[in-house]
Amino acid sequence: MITELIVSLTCPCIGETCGRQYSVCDTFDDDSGNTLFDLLPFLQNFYMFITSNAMEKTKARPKNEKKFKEPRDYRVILLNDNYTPMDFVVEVLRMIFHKDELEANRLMIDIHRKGKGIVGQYPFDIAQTKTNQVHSLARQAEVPLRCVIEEV
Ligand code: TYC
Repeated sequence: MITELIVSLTCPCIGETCGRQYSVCDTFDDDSGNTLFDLLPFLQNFYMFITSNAMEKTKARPKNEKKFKEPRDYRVILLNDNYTPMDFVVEVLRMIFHKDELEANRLMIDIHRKGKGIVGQYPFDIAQTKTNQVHSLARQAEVPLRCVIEEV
């Protein structure tokens, strides 16, 4: 026999237990002989009612929750110089920036003519790693090839 039932719910929106408790004792009178098992369908409905209410009421973001910002992208810009062999630049573009042979040649010539050129756009960590890889290969080959990164 159920005299009182207190339902405490976890809010599906914010994953926190609601401060409020809901009593369903009024709906079932003491002498009905109901067991908890008999109440299950009712409880399911009751739970859906409360959760849909909770969803509506918690649509607004809690005050202390920080807005998620999309990470910015960064361009890697390869700079021309008068000493790095063209073949070396093409190899770098293929190995580090995954350009095919045609695109790598086209880009290299473009940079050779214009002084600089965008060779890729990535999240900061990746842009920085690729820049370091270029500089490290250039150092090993003793050529002055450089690149810089700029925020998009
Ligand atoms: N200008 C170089 C040469 O004539 C080739 C070169 C192209 C170097 C692009 C750097 O980013 C560069 N050998």
